[in-house]
Amino acid sequence: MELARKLEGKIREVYDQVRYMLAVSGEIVLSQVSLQQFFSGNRGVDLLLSDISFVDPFDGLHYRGFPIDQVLTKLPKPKGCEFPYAGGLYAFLLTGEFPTLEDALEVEDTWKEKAVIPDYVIEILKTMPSTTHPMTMFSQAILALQGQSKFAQNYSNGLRKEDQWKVTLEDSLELTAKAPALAAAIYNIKYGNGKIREIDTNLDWSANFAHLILKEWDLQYQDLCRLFFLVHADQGVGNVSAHAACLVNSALSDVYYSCSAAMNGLAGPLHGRANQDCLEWLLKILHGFNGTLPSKDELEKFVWNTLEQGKVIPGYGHAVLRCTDPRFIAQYEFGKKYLADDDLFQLVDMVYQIVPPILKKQGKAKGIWPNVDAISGTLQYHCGVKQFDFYTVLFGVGRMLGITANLIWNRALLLPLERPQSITLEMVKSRLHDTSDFSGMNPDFHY
Ligand code: HAX
Repeated sequence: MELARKLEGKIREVYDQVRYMLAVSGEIVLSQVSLQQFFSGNRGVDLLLSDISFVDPFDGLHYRGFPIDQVLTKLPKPKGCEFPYAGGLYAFLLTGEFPTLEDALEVEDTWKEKAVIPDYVIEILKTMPSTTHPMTMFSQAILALQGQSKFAQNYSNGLRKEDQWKVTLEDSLELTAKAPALAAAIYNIKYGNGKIREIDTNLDWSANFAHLILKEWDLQYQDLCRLFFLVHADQGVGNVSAHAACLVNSALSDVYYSCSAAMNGLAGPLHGRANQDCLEWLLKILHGFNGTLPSKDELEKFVWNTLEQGKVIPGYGHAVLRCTDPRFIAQYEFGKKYLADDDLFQLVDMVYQIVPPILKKQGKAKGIWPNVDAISGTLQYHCGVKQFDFYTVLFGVGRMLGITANLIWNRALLLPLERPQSITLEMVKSRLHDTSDFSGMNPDFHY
């Protein structure tokens, strides 16, 4: 495969750079952790390596150094379509070079060959109770495929270290190929008649999801799928899903184990499930006003009410971002173009005007702007995918592109087992005594 050949050259270059840096500057301190950061999930501590993507607090997501609006413009697109092939994005994430149309189609064709899901996986999904959350089904289905892992098979037979990335690439192509079909199978089993369709080889990876849930006639939805999967692919590797995958993979657990773990993290309400919660929250507002838009005052009251109940405003705030998420903007542009008259979209717009000043006034959230989840569900809902507990699965389909790209590179650079040291509270206290007169142990102080 041309992609593997190109990747091999890049890997050699980067591997040598890393070894050289380690040899000459191994003792240089890159990052330090304050007590505040120690108790805040290590926010802002530079701890992880990824060239696939980076999140700038004030400029948002960059894939391979390029802001996503540029990536959307520069990647090859299917004829007559507004958004690019996911296959091109994958080649770009892996190599850092903008792919030609042939490069994009090479990945798309490889995916088509590998898209079929074994019958036993479908049976497992069908056997699960109908109340099972679609993310549980997704994680389970990925795990059920683990027996296919080339990495695991080769490892047992004495896989050479320098070949680890090659079998990780094979596993990654195999799993990502199946991701839209897995999601569609879950959709059809949970909300439809359970019939499983074959992919349409005339359609690309993203559009095939539309085909598999019987929306192949809907060209606008196919394009929305391309946009959706692209903006959800990666977000640095510090986020819970990507970090979970990298951590698990560092034990040389294969791509299937790693991605299943990632989906379990993505399922949390502070992470990917925020897209489900956001849509639910928006619908609650609309239903509360008999299907009509609230006035500005009414909406403000509703937002304050949510906060006073101790709840978060889903889709707002971020651990890193301190600006409107460019992934929100990309989807907002789609909304303005295709669903400007939709009540739900208009509500998203009102919320966008009203929530940031309220969060600012409340003074707790460090990020007050909308993130990717503030709008993604609204676009899906408008296009007829109304089962909002399914939206995080779609997030997961896109996210697997970035996660597996990171896993391939982690194996290529032979990143070791991740194993930070934990210390006891007594040790923390003793270090404070060592460095400061303030003991923090005033028995009369209650927080
Ligand atoms: N609404 C209300 N309060 C919020 C808030 C929001 N949207 N965002 C943050 N806060 C609160 C926090 O709950 C926290 O309160 P406490 O001190 O009482 O615990 C305080 O503000 C400080 O939080 P922070 O430092 O600004 O935010 P964190 O880095 O801890 O968390 C989150 C970032 C994204 C989890 C947070 O902003 C949040 O809960 N947002 C709503 C859920 C959401 O949209 N999640 C999706 C994020 C994007 C993503 O990963 N998608 O997958």
